[in-house]
Amino acid sequence: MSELRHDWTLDEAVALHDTPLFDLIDRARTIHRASHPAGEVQLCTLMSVKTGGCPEDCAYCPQSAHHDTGLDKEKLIDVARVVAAAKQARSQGATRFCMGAAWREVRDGAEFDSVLEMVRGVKELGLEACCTLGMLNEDQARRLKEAGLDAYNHNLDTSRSHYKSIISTRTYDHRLQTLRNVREAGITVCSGGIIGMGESTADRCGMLVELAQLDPHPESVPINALVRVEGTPLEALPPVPGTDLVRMIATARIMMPTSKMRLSAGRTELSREAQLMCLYAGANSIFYGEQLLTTPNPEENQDRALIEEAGLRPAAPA
Ligand code: SAM
Ligand code: DTB
Ligand code: SF4
Repeated sequence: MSELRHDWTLDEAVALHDTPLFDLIDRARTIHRASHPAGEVQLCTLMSVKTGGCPEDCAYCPQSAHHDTGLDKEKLIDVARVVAAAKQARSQGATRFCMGAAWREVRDGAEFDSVLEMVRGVKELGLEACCTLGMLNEDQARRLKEAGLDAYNHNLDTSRSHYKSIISTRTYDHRLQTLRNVREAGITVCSGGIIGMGESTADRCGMLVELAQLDPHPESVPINALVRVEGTPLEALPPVPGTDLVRMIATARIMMPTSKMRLSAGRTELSREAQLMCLYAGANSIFYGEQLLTTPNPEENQDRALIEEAGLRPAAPA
């Protein structure tokens, strides 16, 4: 068993990240094999239950009301539609279902009550239930836990210093407070970030240091490559090279040995080989289903084929 550390320094993380690629992968793989079943990939399906019109100004996000991305703003969708989609996802082999809302924060009332209903419905199907709804207070976290929620996704997104150039409508400390509320309620934490937003290597590693400081480490860490959506301020940034994702995942794997590392948004622009390299270097979860929240993801049969051809297998329900 690898030692779980919460005191990684930025210098250590950068040195690790910049290790010659094959040495980095070897180290990450050894750690991965010691803590996780070989060859398993968790399949998590996402659904946007409330799309668009978000008051936050996250520069990467197609759902922010501050950017004109041509996305229609929708109301919270019916509980029955969500449960039907979860059932469909289960029939395709997903074991985790994550419901996302374009909210700055959860507000008590009929909409939150419906989300609690969705969580109950997803749990009745025997799936792991995850939500990502923006900021939460302690009481709301407790009510989600009571409804059966397993995990809450709330990303740090980037380093503390780069954060200010990406989002102005909330702070890094707001993010950390919600993560504390989630943890206190006994819900597992899913928190990671995005690369390809004009950040430096030190920013990427700074984010990993912040995540690794959380005690316990987040049970799941999504690593997204920016999906460059037209109409967002980041639309013209260059694509993320596949090897950057491999380095990021390998570094995260070494720093947080027992967490699930999820190779998240951006897979449609990655070759099959780059995706396999990420899985080899420590990723053990993917978003599965032809849509992320509002943007495309590889088709389910392509992902199943990739997993099968590599001799990997979808993780069984927990
Ligand atoms: N509104 C909630 C929040 O911000 O926490 C939940 C939904 S939000 C869309 C969830 C996460 O999706 C963000 O934290 C961000 O990491 C990721 N995301 C959004 N747009 C993205 C993009 N264009 N490329 C990659 N990841 C993105
Ligand atoms: C995460 O880290 N990535 C997912 C999930 N958590 C909620 C979202 C990716 C969204 C990509 C842009 C979109 O589809 O709207
Ligand atoms: Fe809103 Fe979340 Fe998108 Fe930010 S990332 S604009 S909070 S939906």
